[in-house]
Amino acid sequence: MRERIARSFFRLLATAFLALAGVCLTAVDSQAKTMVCYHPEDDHDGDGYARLGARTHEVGAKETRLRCPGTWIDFGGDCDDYNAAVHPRRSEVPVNNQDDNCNVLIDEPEYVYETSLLQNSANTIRIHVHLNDRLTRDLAKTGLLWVNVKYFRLYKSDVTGATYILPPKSVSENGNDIIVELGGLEPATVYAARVHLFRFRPGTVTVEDIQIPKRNINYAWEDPVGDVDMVRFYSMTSSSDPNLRRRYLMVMKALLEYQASARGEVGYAGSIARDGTRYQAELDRKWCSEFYVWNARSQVEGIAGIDNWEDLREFFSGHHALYGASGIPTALPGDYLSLDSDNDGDINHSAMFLAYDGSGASAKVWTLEGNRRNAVDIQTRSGNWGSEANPTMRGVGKIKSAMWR
Ligand SMILES: [Ca+2]
Ligand SMILES: [Ca+2]
Ligand SMILES: [Ca+2]
Ligand SMILES: [Ca+2]
Repeated sequence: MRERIARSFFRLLATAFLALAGVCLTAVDSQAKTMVCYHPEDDHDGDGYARLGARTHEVGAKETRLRCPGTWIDFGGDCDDYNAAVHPRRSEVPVNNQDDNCNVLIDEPEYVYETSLLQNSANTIRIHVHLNDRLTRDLAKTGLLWVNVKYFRLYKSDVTGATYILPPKSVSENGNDIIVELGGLEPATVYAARVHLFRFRPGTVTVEDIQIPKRNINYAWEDPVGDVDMVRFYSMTSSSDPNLRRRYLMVMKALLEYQASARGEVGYAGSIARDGTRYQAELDRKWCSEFYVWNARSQVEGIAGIDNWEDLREFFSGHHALYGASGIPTALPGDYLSLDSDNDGDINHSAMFLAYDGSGASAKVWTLEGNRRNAVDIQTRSGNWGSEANPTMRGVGKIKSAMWR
């Protein structure tokens, strides 16, 4: 008995200490927690990514540390281990007939998240696509590049009926960039879209409206050009309600970081800021809470400087704004989620809530979060989200009107 008390006391101490250290915890009891590391000799070009088929080694994950021990490599997937400029977390280099980001696609188009995308209105979303091959650029310049867009609302992801064929809203002078605009959308809602490019053949489409449901056209979309990038583009509509607009600004800010992470500018081996240092986290420390705060701080009063989930929970509960699972279905984009992501009984993770998706057989929660494998990522987690018995869900912090700056 005494031993058990002593153990739980030390466990409490350790938890308190780690929380004080400002980290995004994994379990204190980490025996079952492992991470895959790659053999140092299997990163020949030294870009931080081991070659395909590299030797791996599973190590116990440390409570606070982010990376593999010693000289072990954190990531694999390097499709050219003799060229340090080629690896999975970078943008595609245009017109070099090479797969630079190891996604098996050569000179594929890429989405661009940028501050000008704050031009989204309450019912339109702009999608910027950067073209990386000559053919699509030439077609864009001559007005013959059209797009097929499929999109859905995150809160209703099983509704896949929205497929539209349309010409770009605008094309840059050199043909390298196109902007696609989706209209008729719901305000303050997060959307996911996929854009496929095709060669427009005059005569096959009657353009009366810029958005034409696919069933009304013949064959035009069957002439795809450019390698198809199956990555989704995420965006959010704005709102005339000032508080909903603040949520829009928070989500759009975090989406810029999502892009910076995919390009390898932040997070692991970040070319601009390594790990979570851009978000004021220490090098080699878990940084999920810092990421949430960094995106919230210009909108939410008094949240700046918080760097761990315990203080985040305290911040929300101090405003009587921390709820249990029953609060999930009515949470709004930008709200805070406190999670036990490995379901071991201890809270270990912070995330930005994007949507509660009750449309499928199993409810899903969509999040935008920092430090998912030392990257910014968008996640879905299935489960009984409205229930207090959900082992993952440990609290939702809802930003109340009085909390905005
Ligand atoms: Ca390598
Ligand atoms: Ca490489
Ligand atoms: Ca590629
Ligand atoms: Ca390329």
